[in-house]
Amino acid sequence: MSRSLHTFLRTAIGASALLLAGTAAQAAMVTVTVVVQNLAPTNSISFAPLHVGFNNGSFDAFDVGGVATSPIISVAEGGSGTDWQAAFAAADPGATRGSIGGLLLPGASSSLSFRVDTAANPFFTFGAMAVPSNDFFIGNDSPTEYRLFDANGNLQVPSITLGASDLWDAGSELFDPAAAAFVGDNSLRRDQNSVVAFNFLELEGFDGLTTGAGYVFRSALTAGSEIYRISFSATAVPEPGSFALTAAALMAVGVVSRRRRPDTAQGNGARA
Ligand SMILES: [Ca+2]
Ligand SMILES: [Ca+2]
Repeated sequence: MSRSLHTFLRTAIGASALLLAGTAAQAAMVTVTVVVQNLAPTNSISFAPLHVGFNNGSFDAFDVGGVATSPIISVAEGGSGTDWQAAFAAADPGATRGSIGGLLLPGASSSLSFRVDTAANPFFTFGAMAVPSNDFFIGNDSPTEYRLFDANGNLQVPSITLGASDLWDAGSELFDPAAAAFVGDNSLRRDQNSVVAFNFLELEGFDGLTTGAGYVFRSALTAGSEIYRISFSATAVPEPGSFALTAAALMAVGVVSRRRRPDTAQGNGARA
C-alpha cells in the first residue's frame, strides 16, 4: 500500500470515528404518527381538534380541584386552544406541538405525523373540547402521566384510551344549552366560578338538541363508555451522520479497488 493511500485511509478512518462520536451524541429523532378516534356512540359527543405537545414534562395546563386558567379555558370553551399553545411554547420552548384534525364526529378518525426528539421530549400532553358542551374537555392533569419514550428512544405507550369518566368540566362556564358550543350561542356564556372536576352526566342535558353537524344529540354515555383513543407509531429518522459515514466508507473502498488493479497488472508484467 502506497504512503499516500495509507495516509488517506487513516484520515478517512479518523473522520469516520469522529462522525460516529457525533452520531452517538445526537438526539434520537423519530417520526411519530398519531391517530385519534372518536369512540363515542353514534349521535353522542364530537370533539374539537386535539391539541398536542411532545415535551419535557414541564407544562401543566390545569389541576383537578383548581380554578381553570386561560390556557385550558381556551381548549374547554370553544376548542381553539390558542392560549394553551402559547402557554405551552412559553413554558417549554423545545416542545414539538400541533393540532390534529378538525371536528371529529362519533366514529370518525384523523391522524398527523410529527418529528420528535425522544431524548428532549419523551412526554405527551393533550387537550380537546368535547361538544356539545359549555366547557367540557379531555386532557392530562399530570404533565408526566404519559411518558411515550424510554431512555433508549423506544415507544412504550402504544395508545391512550379515554372513557366518559375521564371527561373534565373546566368549571369556568355555567351549564346552559342556550350558550353551549355546537347547539347554542357561545356568546351567551356565563361564568361558573367553580373548579376543574370530572363530569359527564351533565351532557344528558343536551339530549334532543340539533348539533351544528346536523345530528340530533343523544349522550348515551355511561361511566364505562369509551369515548376517545390516541394511538402512536414511531419510525426512526435516519441521522445525517450515518449518511456521511457511509459515503466516507464507500470512498475508502473505492480508492482501494482503484489502486489495486494497476498495481496487480504492473507486478504481473514486471515478473513475466
Ligand atoms: Ca396538573
Ligand atoms: Ca361548566
